[in-house]
This record gives sequence, structure tokens and C-alpha cells, in this order.
Amino acid sequence: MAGLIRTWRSRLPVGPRTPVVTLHEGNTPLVPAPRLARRAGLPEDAVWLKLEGLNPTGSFKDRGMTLAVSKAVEDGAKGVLCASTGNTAASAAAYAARAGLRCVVLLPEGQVALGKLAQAIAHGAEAVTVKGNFDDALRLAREGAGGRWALVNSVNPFRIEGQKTAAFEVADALGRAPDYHFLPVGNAGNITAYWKGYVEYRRGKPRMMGWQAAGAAPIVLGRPVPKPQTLATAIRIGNPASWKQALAARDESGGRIGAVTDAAIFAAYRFLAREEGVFCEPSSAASAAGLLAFAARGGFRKARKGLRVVLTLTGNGLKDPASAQALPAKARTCAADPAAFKRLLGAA
Ligand code: AN7
Repeated sequence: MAGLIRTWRSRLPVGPRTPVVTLHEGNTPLVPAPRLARRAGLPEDAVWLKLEGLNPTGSFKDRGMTLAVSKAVEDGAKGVLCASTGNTAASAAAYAARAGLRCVVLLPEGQVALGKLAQAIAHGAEAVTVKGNFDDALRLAREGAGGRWALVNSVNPFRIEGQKTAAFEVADALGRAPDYHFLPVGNAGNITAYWKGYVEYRRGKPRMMGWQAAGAAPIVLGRPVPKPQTLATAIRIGNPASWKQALAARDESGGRIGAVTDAAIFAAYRFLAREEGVFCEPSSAASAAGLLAFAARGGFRKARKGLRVVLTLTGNGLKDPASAQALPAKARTCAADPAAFKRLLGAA
């Protein structure tokens, strides 16, 4: 069925008069990752990637946004408002355009990947550059919301409701919930949503394995980080809004929330692209970096047969061309001459 509101209607807070603002999000592929599995010392059929970068605007945010914007329209909002490290803004901008609503996005200055900025602009969002970080921007957004401005950050419960459908899809694709679910953690909405989804769907419960960048790891440190630093800009967040819910997901599931260095994140980003043919954005690769770190420390002990581990790759690699351009490239130039090209191939 077209879009996740129609597909999961009975499990979502929508009524007959709720308009359906959709770009046919959801229903994303779950693909095996045999090389990553081998690298982690697991059986080749153990590790699966949920490709959320294949949603309409290139990230998992679309799952939450279809519902948040539909409810904003139902409630008579004139516009939507969000703070964002980029993907929420891109998604809000697209769904607001579709709904005919105004969209104001608050973006931390100089810290938003180029593709995400391009999306917000293309969809006609009113972009406000904030002289501060994401946490400062979210504070402004919360202050500004109300009246006929709907806040569509993940503090909006409809965002979580929409995003929980990813857990339903994973359980359907595997025939049951996985044993472990790895994902990056920024503002901690997504880990909250997956856990809610698994609990509600009753097909088993994975251990929830959340990963923050080491320079932006407030949940791991147990205190807010006033100046979060990481090249994985999507998760450059020092004071997550869903902190408590993330701890609940971790503790109720017997999981953990850990930190991975930028070097480990970028190594995993490169590995996924080169060895699995999957191009995600750097922040998304925190899940793979987390898997490798957990496995290297003997976290899986002796991997049993039938083990199922799912990683959410939250955003598309095309969002952040600058990060890809920083990778070592096999690039050369050639004269527009067949003989020269043949020599080049021969010398390869
Ligand atoms: C690719 O867009 O916070 O833990 O403002 O874009 O649910 O916040 C993005 C977060 C992971 C973290 N991967 O998810 C925003 C924003 C990608 C992301 C996260 C984000 P949450």
C-alpha cells in the first residue's frame, strides 16, 4: 500500500478525517551484509541493513514526517517549524510543500551537509541560520512553536509514532524481530521509536544498540556536552531531547549505548560503500562502527546459529558529497584519445 499511514493505519493515531500527506515513504529494503558480517566474525547471513536512505527525501525522517505533517494539517496549522542538523529540515520541507504549509527550519551555522541544505531550499523552506549548535536551535524552535506553528522535531509524539513502523517492517522481513538492532543516536528519537515499535508488534524484542559519536556522546558520558564535535554532522547533538526514553529502550531491552570515534565511523562508511555497495551518510555508519566495536570486544561471545542482527542506515550518502570527496579516490585524467585511454587501462 502507498505510504506508511495507509499501510499501518490501525496502528497509528489517525482518524477518518486525518488527511494523508504522503510521498509513499516506508517499505524500505532490508538487505544482507555478508562482508560486514564476516568482518564482525559472524555468520554471513547474520547481518542485515535497513536502507532508510531510500525514503523519498533520503532519510528515515520521512516516516515521522508523513504523520507529523498530516496531523498538523488536521489541527489547522499554518506552518511547521523544526531545528535540524539537516535531515529533519529536508523532510519537513518536502512534506510541508506537499501539504501547502509554510516551513521554517532552524539550522546550526556551518554544520549542515550540502545536500540537505539544497533540499530545504529546493522545497521552499524558510531557512534560519542559528549562531550556535543544534541544541541551541532546538531551544529556539520549542520557544517559537505553538499558536498555528506545529513543531515537527521528534519531541512531537507523531514523529515517534510514524518512525516506529520501521520496526514492524524489519520484523515482517525477517519473520521475527532480530536479536540485536544497531543504530546511530543523535537526538534519540529513532531508538525510542524502534523500541516502541518492537514492543507493540510482539514479534520478539531485540537488544537496542545505540551509537553516538565520541565527541558528541552525552548519553554515554551521563551529562550534556556543551560543545559537541564530530564530522558526522547529523548526530552532532549534545543534549538529546529523548534522553530518558533512550535509556529506557537500552535498559528494558538489555542493550547498550556506546561511543565510536570519528575515525571508526569513517572507516565503516568507507567499508559499507566499497565492500557492500551501500552508500550511506557518515552518521549512519555509526551503526556499523558500533557493530564492529562490539564484536571486537567479544560482545557476541559465541555467535549462535540463526543469529539476526539489523543495522539501520539512516540516511543516503548522496546527502553529504563533501564527506565522500574526502575519501581516497581512484581518479585519474585522460586525454580524449582512444590510444591514451587504452594505455591507461593497461597500466591500471
Ligand atoms: C542520518 O535532522 O537530528 O537519534 O535534525 O540525520 O533520532 O536524532 C538527525 C538525526 C541518525 C539520529 N542518522 O537520529 C536532524 C537530526 C541520521 C540523522 C540521526 C539523524 P535521532
